[in-house]
Amino acid sequence: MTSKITHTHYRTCNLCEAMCGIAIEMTDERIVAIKGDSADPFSKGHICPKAIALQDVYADPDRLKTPMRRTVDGWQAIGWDEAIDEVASNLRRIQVAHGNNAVGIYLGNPNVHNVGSMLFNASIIKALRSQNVFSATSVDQLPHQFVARHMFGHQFLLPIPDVARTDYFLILGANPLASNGSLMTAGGIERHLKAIKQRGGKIVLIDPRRSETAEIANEHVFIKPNSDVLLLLAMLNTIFAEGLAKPGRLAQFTHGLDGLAECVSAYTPQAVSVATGIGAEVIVRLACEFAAAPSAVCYGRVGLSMQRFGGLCQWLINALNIVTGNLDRAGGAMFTTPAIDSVDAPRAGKFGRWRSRVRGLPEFAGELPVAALAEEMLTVGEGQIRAMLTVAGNPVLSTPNGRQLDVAFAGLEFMVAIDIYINETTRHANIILPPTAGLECEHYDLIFHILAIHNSAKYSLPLFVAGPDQRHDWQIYQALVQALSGRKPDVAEARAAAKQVTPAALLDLGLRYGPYGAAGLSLDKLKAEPHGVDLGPLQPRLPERLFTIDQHIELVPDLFVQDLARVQAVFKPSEVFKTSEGYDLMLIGRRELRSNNSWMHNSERLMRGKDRCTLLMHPTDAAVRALVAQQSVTVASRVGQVTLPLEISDEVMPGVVSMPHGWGHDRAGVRLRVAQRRAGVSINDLTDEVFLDDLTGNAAFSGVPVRVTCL
Ligand SMILES: Nc1nc2c(c(=O)[nH]1)N[C@H]1C(S)=C(S)[C@@H](COP(=O)(O)OP(=O)(O)OC[C@H]3O[C@@H](n4cnc5c(=O)[nH]c(N)nc54)[C@H](O)[C@@H]3O)O[C@H]1N2
Ligand SMILES: Nc1nc2c(c(=O)[nH]1)N[C@H]1C(S)=C(S)[C@@H](COP(=O)(O)OP(=O)(O)OC[C@H]3O[C@@H](n4cnc5c(=O)[nH]c(N)nc54)[C@H](O)[C@@H]3O)O[C@H]1N2
Ligand code: SF4
Ligand SMILES: [Mo]
Repeated sequence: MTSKITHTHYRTCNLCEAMCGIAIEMTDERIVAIKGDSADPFSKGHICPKAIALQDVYADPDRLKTPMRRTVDGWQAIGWDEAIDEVASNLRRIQVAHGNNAVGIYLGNPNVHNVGSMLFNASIIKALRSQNVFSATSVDQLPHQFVARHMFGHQFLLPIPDVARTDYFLILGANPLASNGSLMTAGGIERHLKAIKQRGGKIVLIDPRRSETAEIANEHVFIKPNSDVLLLLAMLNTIFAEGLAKPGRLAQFTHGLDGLAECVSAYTPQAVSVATGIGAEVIVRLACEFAAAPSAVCYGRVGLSMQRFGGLCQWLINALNIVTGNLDRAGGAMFTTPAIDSVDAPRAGKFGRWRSRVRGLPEFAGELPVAALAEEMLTVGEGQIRAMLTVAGNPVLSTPNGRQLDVAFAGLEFMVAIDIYINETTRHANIILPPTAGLECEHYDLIFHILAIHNSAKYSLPLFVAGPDQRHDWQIYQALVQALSGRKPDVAEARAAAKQVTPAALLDLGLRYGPYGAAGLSLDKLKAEPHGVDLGPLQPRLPERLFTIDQHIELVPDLFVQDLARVQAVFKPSEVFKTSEGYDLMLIGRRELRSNNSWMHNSERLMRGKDRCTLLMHPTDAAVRALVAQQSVTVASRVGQVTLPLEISDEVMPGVVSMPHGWGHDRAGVRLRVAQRRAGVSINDLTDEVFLDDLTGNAAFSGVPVRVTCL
């Protein structure tokens, strides 16, 4: 018997960056179906299996709804006032005794997908006044932001591939068919990729693994992990050597075109061929094709930013787009015109104002590299982190050397987590403050509209009303900030403030003062358009959009030229990037459609099917080690080892092994009952906290030296 649909709720799925419009069919208060919203002008009906799991998170019996205190007898539910007071008094006590930096903060990825968090989490960081702020940025897109800051003057001025119009799409280290696109919000990327081919364009993918995206590309080229910097240098070398540099109108506002030619002059395709594993003739051909295409765009994502030369890679990608005249033009890499524009001067992104205490790693935009988090907790001395606040993050599974972090968290004097689950990280907390889940929240993508391939705007109302005992993330921050101030507010004053300063009020202001405000865009207008509004294709925005002092692009910032010395230091033709002694394979990561970093494995339906946490190895590497498919193998690195099933496939290139991240739910005390049944193992028990991009501080997950043996 099918239930009668009483109404349909339209919203944007907030699980990944794709911003898919979804239609949730309801029977009274019950979800009957979650479908793609074909009337959404941006995503046009695209959806992936994770959207269905939004209801699994909502209905998950393991999801926390009230604050929890860890006691010797287990977790105890407590009231909000008591919880907030206990958190604020412990954090303050520790700061008074040991200084502000004694409290550290880690902000995880879902913060960026939560409008209340985006609008209010600065307030809690400000209230704590600690320099020990960390986030998932430094295990992800830090190189992109760092490079944008230095070339275009603002960390959020990220050029977005204009996939809807390009003739040539060169992708390095991204797998949009599994990830649904990143720093390229596209709601249905497959449709756009197919259209490139249909209109006679070409897609080329550079990846050590023949991924799902390779299957629909016109050409896939294997590359040795960590060597993309050399490929990009050699492509630029070819472009200058063949006289193909044609920056066009960009030359009028770009400094350093000659300097760039000089920087790349030593890196001929022949010189980098062995190190990259790519034939010189292939490199020359790719460079010539790219330069000759009517429009072309080069794009590199986590496979490139999670490298020892992540910063240089992202710099050279921009450089390739610029010297071929493909920045800021249709079919190239373009800047968006978001309806709420957070690309403003205060957020441009300062650099190096302070350094981490133990390793001296530089701050960027108010944050330190998360690879330094454990040592800041474990190294005794003045300024040591003694208490942590984690918000929407799971660093034990998502940042390098997770076992060391486990030890560090366990040794803290006090820890508080704002999270909906007791997971590998939050199990260490003394108090967990659980916010509402996605379907209970209103939604507006403050960040992903800035990163989208098409300008649009959409606001979603909550589907379910939060219970009287529940709090949104932003309300938890407000309560904490108030409690940390030590001042008891006048009740009437507090009520009046809470009514005015809401996410909705701030969004309305942002829309009215944004680029479409004069044309009448406001929150009420968006509320009347539940599928969202189409604001048109990306437009050329330079030079006006630049935040550099003289509104010029800095094509060759000094810092990057200096960092090339690091490439030279390891660049010895024929032996570059050899793996370390005793470790003869290079480990890379992978994403699968049905996972979402570490936190969606508690959904029964996303967990169905065959084991996904496996090690992929090339047949020749398996044969040499006498390994057979499906057997358990042990992977060891400098920092640890894990055991998991082997899959043998020529999808990965010889010398490279691949496993997904976000698994390893068998740690004691975790309460994710579905995830625990097929726990998998964590790749970050193998990744190394000393393995970094020295320029930006981003963790280098690609090409971790490992060895593989049978049990
Ligand atoms: N080796 C390796 N490691 C990686 C990667 C890789 O490719 N390889 N990828 C990296 C990348 S790109 C990223 S972004 C990071 C992610 O790293 P993290 O952000 O640290 O981890 P997540 O798995 O996203 O954890 C999200 C947490 O937020 C909680 N949560 C979900 N929604 C909400 C909400 O609305 N409010 C609150 N308060 N909590 C919520 C979940 O319960 C979960 O605990 O992992 C990184 N780690
Ligand atoms: N289903 C799903 N979707 C997601 C997520 C998820 O966990 N699951 N996470 C979301 C998040 S937080 C992010 S940041 C995005 C990331 O989105 P993507 O950047 O598209 O991430 P991946 O799918 O990990 O693709 C990285 C690719 O880089 C390759 N690679 C590894 N090392 C190297 C190298 O040295 N050189 C080159 N050229 N390639 C290399 C890998 O084989 C892999 O195919 O995805 C988002 N979407
Ligand atoms: S692709 Fe991303 S935004 Fe779209 S339905 Fe899947 S998880 Fe949601
Ligand atoms: Mo990410």
